[in-house]
Amino acid sequence: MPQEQTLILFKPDAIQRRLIGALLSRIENKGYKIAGLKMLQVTPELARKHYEEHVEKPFYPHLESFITSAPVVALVVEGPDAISVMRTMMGSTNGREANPGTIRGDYGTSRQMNLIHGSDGPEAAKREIPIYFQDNELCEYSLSLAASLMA
Ligand code: DGI
Repeated sequence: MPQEQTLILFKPDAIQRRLIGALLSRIENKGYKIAGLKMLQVTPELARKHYEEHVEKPFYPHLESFITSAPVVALVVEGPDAISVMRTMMGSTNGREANPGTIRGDYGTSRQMNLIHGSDGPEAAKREIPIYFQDNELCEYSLSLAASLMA
């Protein structure tokens, strides 16, 4: 069972809708560890770096204007299979297609304002975490029940 770290963002719509606590609770309730946590304003330059695979797409200007429209909360979430499990918890990109029980399925109806970002694989996580966090902003500590949560 790989111990993984993944980059999670609570997007501007989550902040505007005062859902930070609700979304954070889902991650903590699942049993994952928060290794890093901050609020920041995404700049256009940061948005282009994060979404480099989408910069040439027709929807990119809308995506950039949305992701820079209010602060985001950035987290590094850590635990067994954290990358894929967080993707499952987030649900499909489009909130109208996301299953009930997922974050996007329970809270939204939009494809763009879809509340949360999560790295879509190990390569993406490795690229995205340093975009938002310096090494010394990530905390190493043990959760007392970590072993039984993974059994
Ligand atoms: O990994 P995801 O966030 O689920 O999806 P992604 O990496 O394919 O796309 C990144 C974000 O870009 C996504 O969360 C919402 C937005 N997006 C993706 N496809 C479209 C889109 N926005 C618009 N307006 N139109 C699209 O086709």
